[in-house]
Amino acid sequence: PLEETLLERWKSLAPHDLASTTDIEKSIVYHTTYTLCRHRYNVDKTAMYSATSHSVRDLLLKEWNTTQERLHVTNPKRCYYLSMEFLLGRALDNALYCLSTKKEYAESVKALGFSMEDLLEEERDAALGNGGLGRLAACYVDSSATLEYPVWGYGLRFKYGIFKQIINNEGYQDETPDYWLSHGNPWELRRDDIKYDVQFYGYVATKMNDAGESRLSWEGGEKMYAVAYDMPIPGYDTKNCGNIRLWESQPHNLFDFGAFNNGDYDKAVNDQKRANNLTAVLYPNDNHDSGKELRLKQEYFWVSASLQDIIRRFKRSKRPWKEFSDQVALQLNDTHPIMAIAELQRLLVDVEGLAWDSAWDIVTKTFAFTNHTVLPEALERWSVPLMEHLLPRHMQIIYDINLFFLQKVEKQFPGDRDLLNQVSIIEESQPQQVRMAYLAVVGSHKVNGVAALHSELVKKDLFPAFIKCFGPEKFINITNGITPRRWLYQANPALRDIITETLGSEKWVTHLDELAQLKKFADDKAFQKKWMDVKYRNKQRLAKWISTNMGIDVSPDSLFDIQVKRIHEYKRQFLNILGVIHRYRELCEMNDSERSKVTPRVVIFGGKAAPGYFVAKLVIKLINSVAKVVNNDESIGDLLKVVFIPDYKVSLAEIITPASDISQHISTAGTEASGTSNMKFVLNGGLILGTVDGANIEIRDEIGEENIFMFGTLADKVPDIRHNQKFYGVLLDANLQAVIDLIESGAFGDASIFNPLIDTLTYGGDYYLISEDFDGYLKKQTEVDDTFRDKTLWAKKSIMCTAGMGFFSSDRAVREYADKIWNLKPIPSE
Ligand code: NBX
Repeated sequence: PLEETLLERWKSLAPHDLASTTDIEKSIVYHTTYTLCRHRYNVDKTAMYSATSHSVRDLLLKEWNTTQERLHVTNPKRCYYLSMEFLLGRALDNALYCLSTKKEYAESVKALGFSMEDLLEEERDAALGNGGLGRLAACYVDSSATLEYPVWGYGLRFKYGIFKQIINNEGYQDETPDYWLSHGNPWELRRDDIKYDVQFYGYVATKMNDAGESRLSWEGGEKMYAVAYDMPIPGYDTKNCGNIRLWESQPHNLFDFGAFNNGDYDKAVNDQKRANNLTAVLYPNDNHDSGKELRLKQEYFWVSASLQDIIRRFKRSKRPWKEFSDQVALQLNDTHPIMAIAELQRLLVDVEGLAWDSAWDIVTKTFAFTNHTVLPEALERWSVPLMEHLLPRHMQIIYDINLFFLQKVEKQFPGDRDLLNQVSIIEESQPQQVRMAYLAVVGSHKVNGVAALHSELVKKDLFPAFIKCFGPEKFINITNGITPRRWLYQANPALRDIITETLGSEKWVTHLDELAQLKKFADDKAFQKKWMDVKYRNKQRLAKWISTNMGIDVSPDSLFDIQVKRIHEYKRQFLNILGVIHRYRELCEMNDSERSKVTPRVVIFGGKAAPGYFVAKLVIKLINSVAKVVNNDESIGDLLKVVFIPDYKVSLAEIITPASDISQHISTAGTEASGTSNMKFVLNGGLILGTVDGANIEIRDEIGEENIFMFGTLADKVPDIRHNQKFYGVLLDANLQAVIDLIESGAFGDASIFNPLIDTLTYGGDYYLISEDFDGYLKKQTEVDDTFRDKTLWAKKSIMCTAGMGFFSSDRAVREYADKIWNLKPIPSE
């Protein structure tokens, strides 16, 4: 460290704020010249975006540094959010709002000959995630920073995020790699000094430690480096700045000269290739476990580097190990980081020399686990032989954790062999499997689901036997939330402005409950008009996007009906498109007078299918085949349009979400853990058509059941219906049968390609209950049409939607985590 007098000098020389737009202009020109090395004759939009971002980054880094300094001095308990995915989207607009300097920057950029809107469009999405789980992590770091909680995210720096989706001429999904770093990334900082070894394979040996005790030690195998990259996460209306630390893999032996000299060039480059591959690409499956060795390697690489970093920070405090859990909370975002439990136990016992029981006490007080799904195919299980091969010492540790746990259970419930089988972390299959979710339950002090119904199902269906062992208190609910900054303030400026004007302040942006005051304006005609004008303008904005990018013209006077999310059978986009076909059939049979009474509709779909998910890809194909026929049927005109927006991502969601009249959240009851886009749509004054599932239920409770269109089988009825279908088969709903007949007639092109999709309704039962729910779905859709024609009623409902959404702020959710799980206090920045 520098001497006191030098420190003072450094302080006096610290960069100061950009006080005027001229300062901002200078800073942008500085970065254009020196960071990008561009001449003023050679500045295009991309360069200007980059220079502007670097200038804004300077402001952020100043806050980053003071935040770190503050944390260094106060040394409070910190929380680390371990998430394989952070679906951040774009950073520039968000940072400008958080720093309250958007206006000044827009002016400066204009003075330099560019438009801020254009520059914002230059930014590539940081798409390091699949869907809801990754976006949730992004919302939670936003709220943590805003609420000044000392929280860091830890993840992987994938070179390729989720693939870019292209819809080819035949209407199928094609995938191309998303090389999001091709123009550099001004929002990250590489930390060459923060670098750890990560080990794989090898064997376990017995060694003597300094005290002469024998210890097991993991030896040999292969090593890689993990290098840190930091992404600052600005808080809103605070000088606090959060951080996400992402690891990149690097070869350990930069070059094996030995092998090279022996003429074995392949071997020499091999290590390099392997290391570079490790963090190259995000697995594109959502709610499905791939079971691949490379995936397990990614998971271990990430948790190992993160724990080494966290332990290094803890050790600097010189506190005894027993205080570890007073200083550190670790949140496991789904099953992906669960190896961290075995890894921390290993580090404490093998490396730090703690006794097993003291170490295990620390581990269980430190970890907590969030479950995001009850779908069995999504819960990770790793085969024992693979684990023994890749992580031999961890496999031993997991066996020991299991043994000691089962011994305790045996003591508590003597002779209950069934119970022992039910809670064993090792599944006795061929080969044996490690049930990662069970390891998480045993190794954590709290387990939470992400919406009220889901958290009940977690207890009832996933871990019933564990309730017996641990009691119900270990299992809690924390309903998901979304950040109002990105999802209303940024994405919907027009609505933001009338809310602020009506409520008389911007307090709602950080205290979303304030929105409840809008209720008293719900019947106010003048306010309703303003409100619906905003909706109309947002629909125009989306219509323009669709026209420019897809060449389809849709009328903003139509009802915009939107379903955007990952394509998955349980989310039932299939039900939606079957409903569209039904609507088309009815339209075709109507005369002009009947048609004149129809509510015109634009049905918009968006979402990616996992590249290996055949049935989901077929749903995309069906949607596009139907769109082609319907949109080109001149007799139908504006009464029905179908649009599949390609490459749905965060930045597109920001245009799509504010433009909905209705959005669909129609999963089979009990399958969608929470859903978070439902919250985004309702926050923006969109009504929803949904099943009694996930957070839809709590949304209904908050906004009032008269303001939501709900239908469908209840979760507790689903198992019986499935059971009966197995025995008696499925008798298709009559309207559904007519729809299927139309598809099979070739109305939407070669029908045979859709056979595997249609088979999912009948062969072995209609697992997702599409037929069972079809009639209720159609009836609700009719109700939607009828209600939409009553403009006053619709406006009132729309206002009541937004007004009731206070609870679904991620600020509330993060506070709940901090209070109920992390035992974490904010560290005020001023
Ligand atoms: O997490 C989603 C759930 O499906 C939503 O209901 C929920 O709202 C959201 C946030 O809690 N899960 C999700 O997005 N999962 C994945 O993306 C995923 C990715 C990889 C994987 C398993 C699941 N191996």
